[in-house]
Amino acid sequence: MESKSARAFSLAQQYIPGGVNSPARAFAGVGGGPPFMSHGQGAHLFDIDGREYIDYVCSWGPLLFGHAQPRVVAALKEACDRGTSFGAPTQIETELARQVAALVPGIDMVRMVNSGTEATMSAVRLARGYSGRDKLIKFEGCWHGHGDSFLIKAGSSALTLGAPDSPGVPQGVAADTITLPYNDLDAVAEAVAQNQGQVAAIIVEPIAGNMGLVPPQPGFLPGLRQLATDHDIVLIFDEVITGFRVGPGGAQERFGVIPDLTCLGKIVGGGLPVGAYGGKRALMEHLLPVGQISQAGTLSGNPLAMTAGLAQLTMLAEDGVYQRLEEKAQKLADGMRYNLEKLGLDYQVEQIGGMLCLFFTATPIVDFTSVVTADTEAFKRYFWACLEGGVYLAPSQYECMFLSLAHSDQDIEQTLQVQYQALQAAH
Ligand code: KE4
Repeated sequence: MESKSARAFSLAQQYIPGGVNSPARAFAGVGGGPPFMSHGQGAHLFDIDGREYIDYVCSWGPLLFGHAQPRVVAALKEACDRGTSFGAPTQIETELARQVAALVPGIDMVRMVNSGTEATMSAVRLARGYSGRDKLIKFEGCWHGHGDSFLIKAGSSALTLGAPDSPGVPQGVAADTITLPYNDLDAVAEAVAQNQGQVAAIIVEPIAGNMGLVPPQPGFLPGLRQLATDHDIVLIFDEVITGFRVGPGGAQERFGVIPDLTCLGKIVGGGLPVGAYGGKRALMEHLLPVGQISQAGTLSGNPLAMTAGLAQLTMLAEDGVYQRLEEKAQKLADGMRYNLEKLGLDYQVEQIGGMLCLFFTATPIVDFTSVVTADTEAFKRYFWACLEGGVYLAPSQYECMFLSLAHSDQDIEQTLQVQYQALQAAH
């Protein structure tokens, strides 16, 4: 008999392109159709057919403390009774901005928007308006959301679905984007030299999380920092994934490299739609209404979204959170490596903070070229065996697994058992 999810997916496809509001969810990268979810609790998701999963998508990163976290939910319920949106300043916006500035080394001032895409688009516009320059340097396989300037050799769903260069991006826009190999500092130095005085910004995921997890090679981030400083280029760290995921101060604190602008999303919204971008006061005050550079939004700083974000940031600032998160992720990563060794599979496991990725390749993972050597057909078989075993992964080799504080030792041990069997089934 057809499942309720299958029926729901058929109906959704009548009214929503691909049946989804974001292509990454459509399972096109692994075939078949997605389970439709009814609710989540802690580290677990429950679909409309009553099946239960241990969740490693965590809404693609935001849920650092798991689904329906009691303190987040209670704060939201209380906020709802005061009204959902005012279109006027509220004190909770200032409180969240203050928390972000206190946690993220490179941020003195921050502007709230409604998505990571809005954050990166706005940060690039600010860099262009501030510098009077047009060109942008980005890296192959990185994903900065669906802004036109970024949809050239992009990662995440664009990569998964075979459209890294999207139609609809005007040639004039694409011409201002220079896309280089991740971790290739020489290529950046050469591009800067060839475009002297024309590069407004370098935007980079300080730990790439949209072609699986690709760590920065030693020297890469400090090298970008030095090049940007020497050539008056705005260095933008896109920390939409890594912000509050790999430590309270994100990758910039973990690696000790401070960008001029930082983009945030996901965790900063506690599961509600929030993006943010921030930096030094001298740069941020070029934005309207203080400066001349435009960015606006009806629901930017929405009090419910601020409430969820503040509840989550208050919790993550508490002692021991990141030690516990790292221990969970290391336990899972070490268990996965043990499984691979037992099966004689020389695949790669990368883990930093509360994010990790299993690459179906023996090639050392350093950039897009190494990532695409992965056996995506084996990944598909593994993915479905995990799902049938009750482990919910992102439906793509080019996405990460995310841990939450809600994942228990039992969840991890159960996951490793399922993963062992799934690896056997995949080969
Ligand atoms: P959103 O517009 O999706 O909130 O954020 C865009 C974005 C920007 N920068 C980075 C580093 C990101 O990872 C993202 C969004 N991440 C993807 C998955 N890796 C979101 C999932 C989706 O597209 O549905």
